[in-house]
Order: sequence, then structure tokens, then C-alpha cells
Amino acid sequence: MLKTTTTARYLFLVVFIIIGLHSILSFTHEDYGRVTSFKNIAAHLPWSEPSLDPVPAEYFDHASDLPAAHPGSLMSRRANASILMLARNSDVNDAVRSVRRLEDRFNKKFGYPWVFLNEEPFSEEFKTRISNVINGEVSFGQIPHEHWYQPDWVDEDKAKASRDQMVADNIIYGGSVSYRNMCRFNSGFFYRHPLLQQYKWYWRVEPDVHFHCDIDFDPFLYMEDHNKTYAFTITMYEFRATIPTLWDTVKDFTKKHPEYIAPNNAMGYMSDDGGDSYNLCHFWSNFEIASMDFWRDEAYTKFFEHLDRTGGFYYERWGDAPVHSIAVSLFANKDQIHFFDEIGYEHNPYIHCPRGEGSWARGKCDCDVKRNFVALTRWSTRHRWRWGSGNVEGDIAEIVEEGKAQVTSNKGNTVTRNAREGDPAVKITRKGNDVVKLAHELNEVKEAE
Ligand SMILES: Nc1nc2c(ncn2[C@@H]2O[C@H](COP(=O)(O)OP(=O)(O)OP(=O)(O)O)[C@@H](O)[C@H]2O)c(=O)[nH]1
Ligand SMILES: *[C@@H]1O[C@H](CO)[C@@H](O)[C@H](O)[C@H]1NC(C)=O
Ligand SMILES: *[C@@H]1O[C@H](CO)[C@@H](O)[C@H](O)[C@H]1NC(C)=O
Ligand SMILES: [Mg+2]
Repeated sequence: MLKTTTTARYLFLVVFIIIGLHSILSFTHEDYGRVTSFKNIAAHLPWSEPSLDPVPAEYFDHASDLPAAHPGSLMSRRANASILMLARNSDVNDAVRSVRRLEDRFNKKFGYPWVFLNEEPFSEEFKTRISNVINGEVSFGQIPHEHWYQPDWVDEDKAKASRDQMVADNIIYGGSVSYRNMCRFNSGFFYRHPLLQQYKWYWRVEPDVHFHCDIDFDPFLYMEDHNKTYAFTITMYEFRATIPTLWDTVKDFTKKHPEYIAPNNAMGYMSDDGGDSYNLCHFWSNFEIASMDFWRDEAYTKFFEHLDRTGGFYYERWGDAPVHSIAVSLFANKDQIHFFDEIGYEHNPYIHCPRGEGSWARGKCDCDVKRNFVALTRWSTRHRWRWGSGNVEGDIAEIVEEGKAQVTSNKGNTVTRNAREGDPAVKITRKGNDVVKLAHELNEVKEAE
């Protein structure tokens, strides 16, 4: 595990350099024709860690720098964006809490419009109580019937048998049809709602989530200016039992449509064997800031149709998180996926608390950074490394910037390496003996093929 934020920053730097070299090498040495084959996507175009690109200082608001006083400054620009919540009338208390928290920490300053969606008409109580905690614009929409309910062509007997089996297997939400409706809607329909047509960007918010820090910058503008498509705060593993055939369905699609695969995709994030199997990694989609135009585009539209036609949203229990994550990792370039370290976020039971230098204090965060085990450690340990001419590989366990790094072999020998300036020592864990290498020795690294 990474010890400090300094070492974490180093890791990203090292990964970036290594990947840069590797990309050049693999492009010059390999046969271009193989690039479009699914199996080889990751081998040619490896995933690098999402950069820990901090949001630049000029994006932050300063108390004296109000938009009215400084027309033309960043604070006076606005993105074509809305904040979106899907909720039931019965969610009203939790919905109000989320809204209040995001208004306090972010939106009272920025005033982005809220959109609430529900497959039923919102109650007067829901509308009144939500409107009471929002200063700006808010609208409430009903979801068209055909965007929500299980389609007729889905074989209900087959779907029911699979739900019953999932209940017997104790799979979370395994017996719920409404949960499946919700996952399918969030995968392929929300961005088609008439209330959202006028917007490009959305920020997805759920009932009873927490925003732990002041967000004194506009994440939409940051994304627009930096050519980002999709942003997340937490990443984790999906339950395999909910998606038994999803990956094969994805592979069918990419075989038919290699033209949609981004040249510099993030396949390496989702697969440890070059695309053969899915490693279950996904962005936790209860938080998303993303471009709806990506979902509206031809690639994702065809992809969603392909998935939907199999009935997997009902015969299994495909979640919108793996569906979105797989799509964005394949059809967007990896630089277009952004990790917002600055946004302290919690959806029970997981939390992301900012760890970038100075972010926690600047954001007046109320979260405990020690509870923060999910996001970055999973990114960084996701990477496998090879070195030398053999086939040895392992996971990075620690980067030592100064002094020596030491590992003990199975036979009890200790191996040490002294970090040099600009060339940290890297501890790598693997099945046999752990090893320690200098960063420059990892330049030969190849991703799993
Ligand atoms: N209108 C409507 N919204 C729903 C329905 N089911 C879920 N949602 C919303 O869809 C989002 C995800 O549902 P959740 O129940 O939070 O699912 P989850 O985040 O996987 O699980 P939790 O751990 O229970 O939060 C939330 O914004 C819910 O309010 C439904 O049947 N109707
Ligand atoms: C906002 O984005 C949507 C979707 O891309 C687009 O249709 C609309 O014209 C945009 N509005 C403005 C004011 O740019
Ligand atoms: C944004 O990224 C896309 C995909 O990588 C690329 O085609 C486009 O040229 C980029 N635009 C800018 C302004 O950098
Ligand atoms: Mg939830």
C-alpha cells in the first residue's frame, strides 16, 4: 500500500513515464493490423493511472473574487450543465438531505439547475420540500413509460426464474424488478429525457449522499476546458454473479464494431489479460460528472442497443456502473476519464476524502482521510509490472523516494535498493518472492498480454 501522498504522487509520475515509453515502443514494433483485435487492445494501448491532475488554482473561487465584481473571470463562466437526481416520492427525506449538502458545499455559489426524475408523478410534498432548499432553478419530470418498465419482448418466465435464483443465492437486489428498471434507465435512457435535452453535462446525485468538502471550483468548466468526458471519485469491484454474460456481450460488440474503440482507451483498467476477461473494476456511478453527449453518440447508442437486446438487464442484473464504466473505458481515450480528488464524497458505506496536497484543508473537509481506502489504492494496485527479459511480473506495493527499499525473499535473504534522485526504488509484490527495483529498470515493462 502507498505510504504517503508524496509517494502516491511519485507513483503517478513514474507510471506516466513508463507508460509513455512503452506506448512508443509497442507502436513502433508491432503490426498495426492487430490493434483492432479485441485481445490486443490493452497490449498495445496500456492503461496508465488516471493522472492525479489537480484542479488548477485559477479554478478556485476566492471570497473577494465574486462573479459580479469580475465579469469575464472564470467565476462568471457557466457550463451547459445540470444536476440530476432520480428518486421516488418515498425518498423525499434522503433526497432533501443530499440537495441541502450539495447546495451548501457547492451550488449556492454556482447556481446550476436541478432536474429530478421519477417514473411516477412527483408528489406535491416532494416538490415543495425540495424546492425549499434550492435557491436556483429546479424542475421535476416524469419518465416516459417505455424508458422505464421491462419491455414486452423480455421473457418474463425466464426473468422470474433468474430473479428467484438470485434471491436463493442471496444476491443484493437479486429479486427486484424495479432495481433492474432503474439500472437499465440509468444505462440507456436518462440522457434522452426531454428535461435534459438542453444540457450537455450532468452531475448525478443520489438520495442521502454526503459532500464532505467545499467545492469552490466548477467541475463542469474544468472538464470542458480539459477535454474530459467522464469523472468519478470512487472505483471498486462489481459482484460477478450480477453480470455473468456481460463481458462476452461486450466482446461480441467490439468484434462487430472495432471502429468505435478509442485509440488510447482504458482497457487495461478493466482487464488484466488484454481483454479476455473482465476484472470487475468499475467507477461507482452513484457519483458521476459526465457529458451526456458521450451517451448520445453513435458508439454508445449502438452499444446500449446491443446490450439491451440480449435482455441481460433482466435475465441477469446488469448495473449501470459496469455498463457505463466499460463503455467509457473503451470508447473514450483514457485522458478523458478524470478522477476528482478534490471532491469529498460518500455513499454509504464508501467514502472518498481528498488526499492531494493541501486539498483537505482548503476544502474545509469534514471527512476522515483514514477511512479513504477505496479509490486510489485500487487504482494503483491494479497495475501489473514486468521487467527484464523474463516473464516476471507483480504489483507495485511501495515507492521509496529517498533512502533504501528492502524486501526479504522466501529463503530469508534481504534485497535492498537505494533510491537515487529521480529514480526511486520500487517494491513489487508477486506470488514467488517479492522484489525491489529501481524505477528505470521497469522501462521494459509490458502489460499483461
Ligand atoms: N423513481 C425511482 N427511483 C429509483 C427507483 N429505484 C432506485 N431509484 C433511484 O435510483 C438511484 C439508485 O438507487 P439506490 O436504491 O440508491 O441503489 P444503490 O445505490 O445501488 O443501493 P443503496 O445502497 O440502497 O443506495 C437512487 O437515486 C434512487 O433514488 C425506483 O423504483 N424509482
Ligand atoms: C447544451 O448542450 C446540448 C446538448 O449538447 C445542446 O443541444 C445545446 O444546444 C447546448 N446549449 C447551449 C446553450 O450551448
Ligand atoms: C479532445 O479529445 C478528443 C479525443 O481524444 C480529440 O479527438 C480532440 O481533438 C480533443 N480536443 C481538444 C480540444 O484537445
Ligand atoms: Mg444509492
